[in-house]
Amino acid sequence: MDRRHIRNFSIIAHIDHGKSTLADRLLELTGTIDARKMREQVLDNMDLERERGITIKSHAIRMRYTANDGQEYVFNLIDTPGHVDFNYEVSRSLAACEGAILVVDAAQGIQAQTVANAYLAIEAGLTIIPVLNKIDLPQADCDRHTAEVANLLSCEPGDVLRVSAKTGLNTPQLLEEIIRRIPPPRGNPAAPLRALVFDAAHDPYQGAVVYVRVFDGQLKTGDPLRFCAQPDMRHETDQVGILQLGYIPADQLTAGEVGYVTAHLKDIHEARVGDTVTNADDPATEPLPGFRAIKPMVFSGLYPADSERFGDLRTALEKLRLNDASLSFVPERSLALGFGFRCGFLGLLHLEIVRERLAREFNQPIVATVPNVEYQVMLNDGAVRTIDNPADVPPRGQYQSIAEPYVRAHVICPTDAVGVVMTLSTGKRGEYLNTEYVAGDRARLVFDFPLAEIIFDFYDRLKSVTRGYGSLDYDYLEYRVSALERLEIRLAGETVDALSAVVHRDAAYRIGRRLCEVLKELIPRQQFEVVIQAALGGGKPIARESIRPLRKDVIAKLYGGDVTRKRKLLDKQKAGKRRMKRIGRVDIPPEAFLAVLRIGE
Ligand SMILES: Nc1nc2c(ncn2[C@@H]2O[C@H](COP(=O)(O)OP(=O)(O)OP(=O)(O)O)[C@@H](O)[C@H]2O)c(=O)[nH]1
Ligand SMILES: [Mg+2]
Repeated sequence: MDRRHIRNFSIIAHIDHGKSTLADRLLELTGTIDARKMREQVLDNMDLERERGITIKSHAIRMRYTANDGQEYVFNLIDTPGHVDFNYEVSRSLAACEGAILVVDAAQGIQAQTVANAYLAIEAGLTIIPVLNKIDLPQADCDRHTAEVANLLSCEPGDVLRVSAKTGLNTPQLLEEIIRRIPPPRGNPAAPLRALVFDAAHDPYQGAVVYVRVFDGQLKTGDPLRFCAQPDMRHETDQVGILQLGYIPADQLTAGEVGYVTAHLKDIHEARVGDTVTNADDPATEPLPGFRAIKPMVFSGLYPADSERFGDLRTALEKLRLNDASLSFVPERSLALGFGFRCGFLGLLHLEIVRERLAREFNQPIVATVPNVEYQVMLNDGAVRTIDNPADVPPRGQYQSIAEPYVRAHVICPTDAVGVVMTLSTGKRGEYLNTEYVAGDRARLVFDFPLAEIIFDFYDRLKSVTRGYGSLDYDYLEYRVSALERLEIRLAGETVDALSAVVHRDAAYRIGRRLCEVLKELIPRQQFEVVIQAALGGGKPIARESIRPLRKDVIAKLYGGDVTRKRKLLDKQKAGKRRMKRIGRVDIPPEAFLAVLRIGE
């Protein structure tokens, strides 16, 4: 394929602004997908994506399009997710492209991820085609939002295309604009092979399938391969091809093209995303720039409700990791919950999705501990320990300081909501930096936040105080020392490690008290009095509640009768008890381990 007739582009936008729907229209117009196979957001092929109507993973697909001038073109489109947790997918996709279609909802205008993703595309040096979508909606305010977008990108309002991805209005023009505005790929087909790994998937038959964008040279079946990050390993190319809802083998991939390679790699971790593939016999001297490494931000302990099934949970996690390189896990042991795994996630949505996928595949309930961030504790001897489990934070006096991750956050909201957003943000230990105006009536506020304060309910609260008009985007910044301490919960005198939390000293008393109250509601009465205490930094209790004793005598109502009736009732009681985790002498229901999440209610 002549490179002049190739166009590589991503579709980027804030969540729900219509990226996947727009991709549907382009696939339809180019006849890429059979009408019989067409359905809404066809690229969202994971069950969870379809059920929730959101894109979780980027999806690449190739199209052929005959332009109005009669020339045939090849388009490589990558649909990206809009949610902030999966921002990394966007930056990787952009590295494989020369252009980006920036979609903006005509009813909502510019939102936080619109700006964040536009900046990512600008930094990557891409040509941006701004598209105002959903112009069919009665509440669409086209002129106002067109002006906003033009202002954001410093372009003319006339450069902003107005389309409806739902009805298909003006989408044919978009195809022509892609050819006209986005440059063909650069690169040298005669140079040694350099292909950027921008994604990977696991296939049960072929092992790892590596998604690449070829920048220089060419790649065909049988070629000896090498990943630049692992210079000693040599692989043989098994198959190359293009991505089209499935894998379609091709003779070769040349400079400028996007496609896949398989080389009998057992799992996707052998092919690191961001790495450069080169020819083992004729290697390139310099790898491509690659990406910044991604680190999990949120951690949670996952335990099988039935401790016997620890091995099954491991198998399920390993299987999941084959298709999700950002998931990390190490075995851990909790006194309260037994054997399980400490898992690292990109954010709360990622955690939720992993939990749901596990529950489906693993087919049994999982007890999760409250998510937390990773702390850096400076011990008395000056050594720094990275701790991802609050229970491991040493007691007061055994360390000099605790540092926590901070993020820089951008909040976009109507100007009349600036006051309430300020109050909300400072209440979450946000440090206000400045305000910019996006357009006349909307502001973009910049804050530094401790990540731990915004991962739970900040976004929901932001939505409610701004009546749905506020949006949030954030990026990891640095570790900063804060006045943090471990809050531990004691039940009947015993510390429950899985209920430990790391809290700011100013909020410690309030949180400790609330936590005791919530636990009192959640833990069923036992046959003896149970005292719940919260203590700070391993010291004296700061809050106390107690649960009155009760002996539930389930067979009290039975007079005489058959012994099997008694048995039946007692068995039922036993089954109910099995669900519970027994700490010392106290039975705790799985919900209690998430009690911290309810203290805001
Ligand atoms: N009225 C109208 N609705 C649209 C249009 N385009 C998309 N939608 C609707 O907007 C919702 C979100 O569309 P998606 O295509 O899933 O949005 P997305 O940007 O891919 O979302 P994420 O991938 O989760 O970030 C769906 O309910 C679509 O039917 C449009 O042009 N007009
Ligand atoms: Mg989508």
